[in-house]
Amino acid sequence: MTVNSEKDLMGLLRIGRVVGMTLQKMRAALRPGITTAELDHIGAEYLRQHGARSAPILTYNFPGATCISLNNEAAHGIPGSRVIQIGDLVNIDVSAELDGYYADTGASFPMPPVKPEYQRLLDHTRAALDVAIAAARAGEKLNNIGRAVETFARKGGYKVIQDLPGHGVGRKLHEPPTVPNFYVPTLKTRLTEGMVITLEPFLSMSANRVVQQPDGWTLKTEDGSMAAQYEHTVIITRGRPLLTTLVS
Ligand code: M2C
Ligand code: CO
Ligand code: CO
Repeated sequence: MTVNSEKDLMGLLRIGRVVGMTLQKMRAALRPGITTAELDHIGAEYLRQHGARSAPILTYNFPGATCISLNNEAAHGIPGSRVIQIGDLVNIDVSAELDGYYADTGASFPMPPVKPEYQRLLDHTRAALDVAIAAARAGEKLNNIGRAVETFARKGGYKVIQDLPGHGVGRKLHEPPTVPNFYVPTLKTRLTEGMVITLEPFLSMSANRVVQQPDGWTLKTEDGSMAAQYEHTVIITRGRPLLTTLVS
């Protein structure tokens, strides 16, 4: 969507804050021994208490309020009886709706101690989100984002998972445009003021693609290598974008 009124802006900021806070609450509860279902329950409760509805449930009937993906799972991990272990990389992705507005955020967390090479993947992917944010400016081409992320990933020795792009968001969870994390020369779309999109680089140690698992949801890297993702919902401006899901 594109922001057209003060009401749109307020609605987006409100759900952005709820979704950002939900991620923080889940992060605070993250410890070895907790199951992914228990973690999801904490997120589900926070959303419910703030009048928000899980976007994965609302949109896709996903079997969890949030997506929790471990290690070589890049996205769409189903919360369940799995126990978080020391050394795990835990990706939590929270998206929700309130009053007809949507926001989407995610982050990958280490369960220390983790192998230094995995910590480096997390750090580089977090930095890739900053690179995407810096490239997201009204008047510029949308493919500047993908070009910048891909170049940065390559410099670190990592691969962009090409199957998993950012997207428009706001009135639905997934709206046009698609926001690739790699350079698509034919993509001529320009970013415009008020456009609401997610920036969400998915990087891996060595895989460009994911494979859907027999559960119908979980997306694992094709070669089993570790993956990471960081995501914010942003509103495009003539300067730095406004991050609706950033909480401080
Ligand atoms: O939009 C995502 O960030 C998720 C979707 C959850 S719906 C089960 N919030 C996403 C994940 C993977 C690829 C693209 N987008
Ligand atoms: Co998301
Ligand atoms: Co998203």
